[in-house]
Amino acid sequence: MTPTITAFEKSPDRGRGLARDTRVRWALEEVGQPYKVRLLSFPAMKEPAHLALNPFGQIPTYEEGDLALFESGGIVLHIAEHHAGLLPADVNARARAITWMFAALSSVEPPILDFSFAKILEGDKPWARDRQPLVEERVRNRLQPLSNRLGDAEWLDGAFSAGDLMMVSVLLRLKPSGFLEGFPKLSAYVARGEARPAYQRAFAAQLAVFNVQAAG
Ligand code: GTB
Repeated sequence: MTPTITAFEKSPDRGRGLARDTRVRWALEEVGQPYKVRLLSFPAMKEPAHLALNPFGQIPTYEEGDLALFESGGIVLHIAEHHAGLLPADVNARARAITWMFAALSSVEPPILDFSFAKILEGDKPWARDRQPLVEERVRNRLQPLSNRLGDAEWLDGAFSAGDLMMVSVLLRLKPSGFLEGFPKLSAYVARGEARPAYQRAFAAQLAVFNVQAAG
């Protein structure tokens, strides 16, 4: 059965691939699973029909037969568990790959989101300038150990996995700020992720949505 995901009708990132449907598209592309997309406006995300799929009224969601999921992490894990290609067969290696997914979402993404919100949503607050060094330090405190662990390896733990897909997706949020440039090993890691044909297809698909909406 072809799954349906939801995405922004008009992404505020103007097609830069930063909205979280991109990581779900990427996972689907990696495993070769075709998918449909239902585009939503901001008001439509808060309507009862969408709230039934995601109580927080956000994208992405994933529907496949009787199954409805929200949270990009849960969706990517579901895809990885039901198709070959994103999780190793060895039980321990599989557990480590899933651990990297959690590390991306619960240890690395929060300070990156805070960094992004500090700029976009709080930049005009009187305390913003004083807080900025703390926000940046918290990001550095995650990026430096991550870079140390990655070292000169291609991926975090052997072959490319859902853990890398999630970590690269999370790090990509820093790209527009230039912050990643201070961590050359992580910049190269993100570039390797972006170079994957499956990522390229996912990126192109979300950009095509933005371009069509922008033209109309
Ligand atoms: N934890 C959830 C998950 O991982 O799925 C978070 C989902 C989420 O934040 N969804 C956002 C959303 O629906 C879109 S991706 N927002 C609408 C709302 O809350 O009303 C977050 C996002 C938005 C915009 C940019 N950007 O412009 O760069 C980047 C990322």
